[in-house]
Amino acid sequence: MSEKQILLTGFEPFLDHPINPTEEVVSALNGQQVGPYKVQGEVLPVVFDEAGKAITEMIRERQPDAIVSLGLAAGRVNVTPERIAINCRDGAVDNEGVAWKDAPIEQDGKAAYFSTLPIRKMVDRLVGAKYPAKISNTAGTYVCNNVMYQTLYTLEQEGRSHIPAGFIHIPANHELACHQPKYASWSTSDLISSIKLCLETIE
Ligand code: PCA
Repeated sequence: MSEKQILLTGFEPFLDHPINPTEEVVSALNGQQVGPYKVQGEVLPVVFDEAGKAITEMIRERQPDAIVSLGLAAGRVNVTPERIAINCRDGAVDNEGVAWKDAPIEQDGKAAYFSTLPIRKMVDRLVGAKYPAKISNTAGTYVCNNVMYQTLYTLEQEGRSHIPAGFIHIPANHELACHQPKYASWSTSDLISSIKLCLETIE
């Protein structure tokens, strides 16, 4: 049997953030073996339609065995596995200059999907390793929520809802906080180690 693949996505910079630490985390873990999984790293555009399309195509073409998407939540102080994605687009402009207000992501979609990642285990593992972490009950209504929703929607459409999939928001890293000192920050190496620990909890 061929080896199991985990799709790990990050995002390019967006809004007023000159860098996105998720890119570095993804590139550090790309190609690594974590438990039974080989990591396939990808960076998504911060564009509602394109990011949704890209993740949908990756799921259909590559049939990964698990999916973890990462996003920057500048201002958060913890690594935060997300509990839920909602069928809503709203908020700031994306990198193509498109903004949405109170719009559904999928017209025929259900209101929300719960993460199928072991989010409690992730938080317990992180805190056990002395990394501040907690479950987040909202992924917002911007592109990150859009990607998490689209992932879980597509898996359902494809009859693959059994695979572990979901989203983790991470805080700023020190480099970003040097540009934007109002944000609490982590070292990039701690961000990488903490996401690796999260991946290790996935069976
Ligand atoms: N964070 C944004 C989009 C891209 C990212 O890294 C969000 O939380 O929606």
